[in-house]
Amino acid sequence: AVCTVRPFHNNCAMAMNSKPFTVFVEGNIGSGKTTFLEHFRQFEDITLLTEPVEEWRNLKGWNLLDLMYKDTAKWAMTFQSYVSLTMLEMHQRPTPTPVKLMERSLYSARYCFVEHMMRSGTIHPAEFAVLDEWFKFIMNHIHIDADLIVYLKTTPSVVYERIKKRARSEEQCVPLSYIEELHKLHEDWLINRQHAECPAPVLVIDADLDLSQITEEYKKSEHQILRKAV
Ligand code: DGT
Repeated sequence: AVCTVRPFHNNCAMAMNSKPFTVFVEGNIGSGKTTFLEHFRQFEDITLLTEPVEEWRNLKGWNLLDLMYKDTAKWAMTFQSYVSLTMLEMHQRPTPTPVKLMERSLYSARYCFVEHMMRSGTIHPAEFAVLDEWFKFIMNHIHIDADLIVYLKTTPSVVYERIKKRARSEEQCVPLSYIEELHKLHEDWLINRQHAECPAPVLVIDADLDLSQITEEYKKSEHQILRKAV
């Protein structure tokens, strides 16, 4: 069925494709999530949804990512609120293929980034309460498909070097301690299962390897990701 009136309406997505095999690619900043997604571009029948960082860098001309890093106390809430919206849009986007591969999810926004902001006192407890209520409401009322989580596990010092090397302007002041804390939050969520919600089985991949060797490591996940497509 072709939807011409409301292309993002749920029912329409259902008509286009009843339920894609949905994979979230998770991991620290600089762990290679985008590279992992790009590896799967060679296969047919996969929809790749890379993270909307460019939308965060340009919302009606405003660079929310930059504002957030420059004055975190002031902009964290605004930034996180927009991250949630863009993530929800990705979760809801109709997928005309049997497999959907997404970079990050609403879960990592909540359990890693918002969790860090709350624990470090960057956001006021009242701001945290609002973000948390939004998250719970979405989880209770909107179905989020999740069949597999690929966790690109890294060592903080390794990704820290990568981040410095890629030199994304907004990330220049990111300290190693922040990367270490985010690493711990990913581990707590995906390995130690400290939150009620880990929505799908977790496939752990060693993502410390550099680009020349990582393809072999990525190949190990092909079977699990493509099984619905082949
Ligand atoms: P990759 O391909 O693994 O190198 O992935 P990155 O580093 O391009 O993507 P990601 O999601 O780890 O981070 C992009 C930037 O956005 C990074 O500076 C961290 C930030 N970021 C992503 N999601 C959130 C979030 O929910 N809250 C906050 N505060 N920052 C976030």
